[in-house]
Amino acid sequence: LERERTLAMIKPDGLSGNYSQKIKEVILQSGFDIVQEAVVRLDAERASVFYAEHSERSFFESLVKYMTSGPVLAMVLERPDAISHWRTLIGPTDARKAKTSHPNSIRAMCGLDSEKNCVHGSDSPQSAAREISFFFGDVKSVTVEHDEL
Ligand code: YYY
Ligand code: MG
Repeated sequence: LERERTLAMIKPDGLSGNYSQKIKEVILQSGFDIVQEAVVRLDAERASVFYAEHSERSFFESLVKYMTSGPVLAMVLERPDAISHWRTLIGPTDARKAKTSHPNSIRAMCGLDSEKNCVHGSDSPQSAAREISFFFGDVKSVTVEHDEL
């Protein structure tokens, strides 16, 4: 399997609950390199853009409120098969279900319910690319200025 990158995020309850160290241990023990990381405070507009695919869902307003309730830790993780490997490690969206069906998952460890589920992971190569540039910019878009020539 090729090395690939995914966007992982520790959500506000994960940071305020002091789970980042424990989560980073799981990340490193699972063979990921943490390529970039940043603590970011999202405002409502940025959180809405991040979760734009869910803008018509009934939980959207509450989700945006939650995601802006405190800082998040965004990380670019790299290893072979990173996207699906990280999704498996975090477990199902609903942390209550995670606690029974995936007790060793990260969401079982630090999530609360289907909204406050502690961590995020990209779900496809397309969303990984979009979410990595959302937080860290798109290196491929850097242009060289030639106005001195
Ligand atoms: O990718 P994942 O985070 O596992 O779930 P999504 O179905 O993409 O939903 C994104 C995000 O929306 C979820 O992490 C919490 C929130 N959410 C919610 O608040 N209530 C739901 N019933 C479903 C999702
Ligand atoms: Mg998703």
